[in-house]
Amino acid sequence: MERTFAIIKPDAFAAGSAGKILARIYAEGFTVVGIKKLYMSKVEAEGFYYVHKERPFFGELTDFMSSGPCIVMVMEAAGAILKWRDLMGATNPAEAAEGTMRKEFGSNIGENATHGSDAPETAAFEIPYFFSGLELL
Ligand code: 3AN
Repeated sequence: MERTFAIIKPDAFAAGSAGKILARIYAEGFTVVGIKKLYMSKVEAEGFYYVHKERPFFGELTDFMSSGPCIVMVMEAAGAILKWRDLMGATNPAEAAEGTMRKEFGSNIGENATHGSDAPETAAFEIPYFFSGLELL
């Protein structure tokens, strides 16, 4: 079993799509180990996305992620990291495959509905950024 970290981003949360996204997550066989709603501050978003701090879209990305509430989750499954990346689809919703979360619920490359860890090292940073061990029992 593997754990990954996921976000239902502010665009999808505001659109009322969180329930549909969660339904797909359960239907695909993930176990939700931790889940909470939070409203990230700009500084918290900058800390989370620090690997992108030199990228031209860093300001836009962290403004968006702190623009409203989101849902953060830890999910477990065999091969959870790739499995969730596949279910999310390509970063740009216009390029995402039919049936993926970003195709269905994303608007553009910035407001793309969901986040998922892209590697075990990323998950190892992202999970404890938002969850304590006691929240993942
Ligand atoms: P992914 O989330 O698919 O791993 P990354 O790691 O390339 O994609 O980018 C992190 C986040 O930054 C994306 N989820 C997206 O919201 C945002 N992003 C990526 N590229 C752009 C861009 N060109 N303009 C605005 N936001 C972007």
